Amino acid sequence: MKTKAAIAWKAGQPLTIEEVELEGPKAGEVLVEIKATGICHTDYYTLSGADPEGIFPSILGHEGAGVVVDVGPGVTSLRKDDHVIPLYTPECRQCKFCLSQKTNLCQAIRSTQGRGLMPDATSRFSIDGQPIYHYMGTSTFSNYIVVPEIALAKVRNDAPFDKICYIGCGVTTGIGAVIFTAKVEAGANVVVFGLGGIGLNVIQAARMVGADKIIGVDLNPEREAMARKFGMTHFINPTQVENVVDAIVQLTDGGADYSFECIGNVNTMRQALECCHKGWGKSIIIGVAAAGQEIATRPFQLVTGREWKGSAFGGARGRTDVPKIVDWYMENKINIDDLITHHLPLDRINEGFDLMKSGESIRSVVVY
Ligand code: NAD
Ligand code: AHE
Ligand code: ZN
Repeated sequence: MKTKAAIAWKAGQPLTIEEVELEGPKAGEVLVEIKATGICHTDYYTLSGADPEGIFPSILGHEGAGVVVDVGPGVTSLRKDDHVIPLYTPECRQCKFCLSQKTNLCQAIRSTQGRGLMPDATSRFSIDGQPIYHYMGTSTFSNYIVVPEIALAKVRNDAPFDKICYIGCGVTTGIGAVIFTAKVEAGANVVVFGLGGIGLNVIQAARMVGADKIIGVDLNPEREAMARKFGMTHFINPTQVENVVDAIVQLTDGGADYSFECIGNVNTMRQALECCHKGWGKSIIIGVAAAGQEIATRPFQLVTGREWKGSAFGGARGRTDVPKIVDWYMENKINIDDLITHHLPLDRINEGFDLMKSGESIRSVVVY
């Protein structure tokens, strides 16, 4: 079949809207009509050329929601008309990683996914016979996609696509990092570096679990009002203080119980670790740093009890946890609507990237 998609032909160049040939689902695969997709900073990161796994030409996008159109042979858990959220972190429930119960990083299809291919090592997308690569196993900047059954969360069918698409990455990443990865407890002091599409979700989850001080750090002063609305109690603009770490240590009587880095900058990653309380403070890295970047600190920071940890997709097991997060949204337990600042049609998708870069948007959502 044919589908309309935004193609990333080359690093650093705007996407172009094209008609693409899409092969139907093979065994264990599902054809999905994407109804809406968010634009996450990670899409920009890969498009910029900084991602060592970035492949071109490809169809980016990993924050979508849609409807099952057709299923391939052997698919048992989904059928036509089911509402779904594609998962860049699948959940096969059979691999060593899933069975360990210690991680959400299912590895069943990770190696082909990282090469822009389906599990049989081929692409379903092409233009004039030239293969176009998949991205993060999802490619939600295409109106129709084919994905493995294990990479789809079935969700309730009364939830609006243009809001729940954000649960496909940003909402789950931020909220999950607090609940599943850090397991923040009531009364804890929390610091969030970067108050964008991810950091604001960390803030709302910190408030949900009853954190005491919730300190936000961002260079963009425009982020303060929205962050306060979501539960931030103190704001630090790094340009307005002499030393960010000292300012946090003072505010928290010795350091944060938990910090979250939601920028992707190795300098703020170091600050996020070093602002943690001696003896127990935990710092969670969410931000994705460019190829070649490395983190550094004095090992003494760890010897004296601070912990450094990372979180992918908020530690969420997609098929199990994503439907629950959709329920939380529908029950008004979490706020998604206010974070979606812009809606755009697919042919204006490049404006969504511009709005992100200029700091004007929190999340832009493309509606097909
Ligand atoms: P975003 O662009 O919406 O937000 C980034 C925020 O950081 C902005 O508010 C910006 O003003 C602020 N910022 C930038 N440089 C700063 C600095 N030096 N000091 C203080 N603030 C600064 O991005 P996002 O969509 O929220 O994504 C944030 C990061 O998380 C990205 O690196 C993205 O790739 C990553 N990410 C990781 C996962 C995961 O599973 N680990 C999932 C989604 C996104
Ligand atoms: N190819 C990138 C990986 C970037 C990365 O860490 N991705 C996160 C999700 S970001 C979503 O916005 C992730 O889930 N990582 C685990 C994995 O297996 O990729 C790079 O930098 O190499
Ligand atoms: Zn993302």
